[in-house]
Amino acid sequence: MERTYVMVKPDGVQRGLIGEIVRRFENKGLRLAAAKLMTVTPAQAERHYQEHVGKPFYPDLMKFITSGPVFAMVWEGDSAIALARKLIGKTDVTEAAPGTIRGDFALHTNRNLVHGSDSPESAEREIGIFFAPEELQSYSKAVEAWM
Ligand code: RTP
Ligand code: MG
Repeated sequence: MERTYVMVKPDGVQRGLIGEIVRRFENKGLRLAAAKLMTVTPAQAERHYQEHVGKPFYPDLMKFITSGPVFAMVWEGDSAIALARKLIGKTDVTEAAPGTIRGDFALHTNRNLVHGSDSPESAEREIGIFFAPEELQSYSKAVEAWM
C-alpha cells in the first residue's frame, strides 16, 4: 500500500476542475486519505519544489503555486504513486495523452492543473509539508475486495 500527494493547482481550482479531477481518482479505485482547500505559503512552495531551485521556470512556478487556493489531497492504494502519475499525464502538455487529466484539459506546461508525487520519498516528504499526521484517515472500503 502506498500513499501519494496530489494537488489540484490554482488553475484547476479557478477552472472548476476539482470535482472532475477527484472523480478520476475515485473511479480508478484509489482511496482518499485526506483533502483540504488551502493556500500554499511561500515557505511550503519552496520546500515542495526544492528540486527545481535555479531552473528557468522556478520563479514563475513559485508565483503560480502560491497565487490562489489549491485542493490538497492524499490518495492511497497499491502502486498509488505510479497510478496517480498515469492518470495525471506527462509534464509536457504536447506529450500528455488524451484520457489523462493534462491531456484532456491542459493547454500549457506551466499551467498543468495538477501535481502528483514522483517517488515514495517525494510522497512522504510532500505529505509532511501539507498535512499533519492526524489529518490522514485510515479506513477500508468493502468494495476493495472486488477490485
Ligand atoms: P508537478 O511536480 O507539478 O506535478 O509536475 P511534474 O512532476 O510533471 O513536473 P516537474 O518536472 O516536477 O516540474 C514541476 C512543474 O514545473 C513546470 N515545468 N515547466 N518549461 C518547462 O520545461 C517546465 N518543466 C517543468 C511544470 O508546470 C511542472 O508541473
Ligand atoms: Mg514533479
